[in-house]
Amino acid sequence: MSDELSPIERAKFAAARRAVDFVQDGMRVGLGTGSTAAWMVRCLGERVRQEGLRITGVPTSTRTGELARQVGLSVVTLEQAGWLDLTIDGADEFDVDLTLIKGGGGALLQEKIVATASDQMIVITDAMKEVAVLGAFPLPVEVIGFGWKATRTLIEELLTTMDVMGSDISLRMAGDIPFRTDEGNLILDLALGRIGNPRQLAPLLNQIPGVVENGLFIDICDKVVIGHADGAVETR
Ligand code: ABF
Repeated sequence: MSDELSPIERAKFAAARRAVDFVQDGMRVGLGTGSTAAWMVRCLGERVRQEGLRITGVPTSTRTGELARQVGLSVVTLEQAGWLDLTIDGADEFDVDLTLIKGGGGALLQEKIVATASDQMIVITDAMKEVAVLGAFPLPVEVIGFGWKATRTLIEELLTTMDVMGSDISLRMAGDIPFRTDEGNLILDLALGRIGNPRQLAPLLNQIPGVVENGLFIDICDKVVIGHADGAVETR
């Protein structure tokens, strides 16, 4: 399978395939969103078919739920599952502390809820996502539609007081209309360049009325599985 893939897809596949080995029979598993998580869902479906594992999956987005059903996984809502044993999801950036930027796929709210409702979270990624300082990837912030321009202004004011450089804030679009999350909210992408103190920024963002959640995942990720184009995998 992995021979026909591009180097980056081989890396993602390798990480996803390794992460699925951590899934044990009977587990309730949070299923992440994005292309790396899609490989995980496919690999998990294969394990279930080959080994008869009894797995219950809770998807973090509509599209992950559709894929999970396609590969034969038993899919329930987080309400039905109550709590999860393990969540496996992708990321846009990760640093040495396993602090993440997530949300490039537009599902950060469900991803963060599912990841924090899990005993363990494993991030699957490729080596290109490792950074010394977070922020090169625009930080997604989920906001409600009501008054979103005022919310954007309040975020700009916060960033100015924090002297965060490069605070260009753009509304995420889907073609020529604003991108809507599964919950019908909007995503603002903050091109900050670098985030020197994510632990300070994250709670301040969420205190702004209209902000639902942000894409900084702090003290949530327990393990990162890093795939490489040659198929090698590193777990930290
Ligand atoms: C999802 O995975 C998102 O939070 C994140 O943006 C994305 C990474 O996507 P990919 O695996 O396609 O690089 O969890």
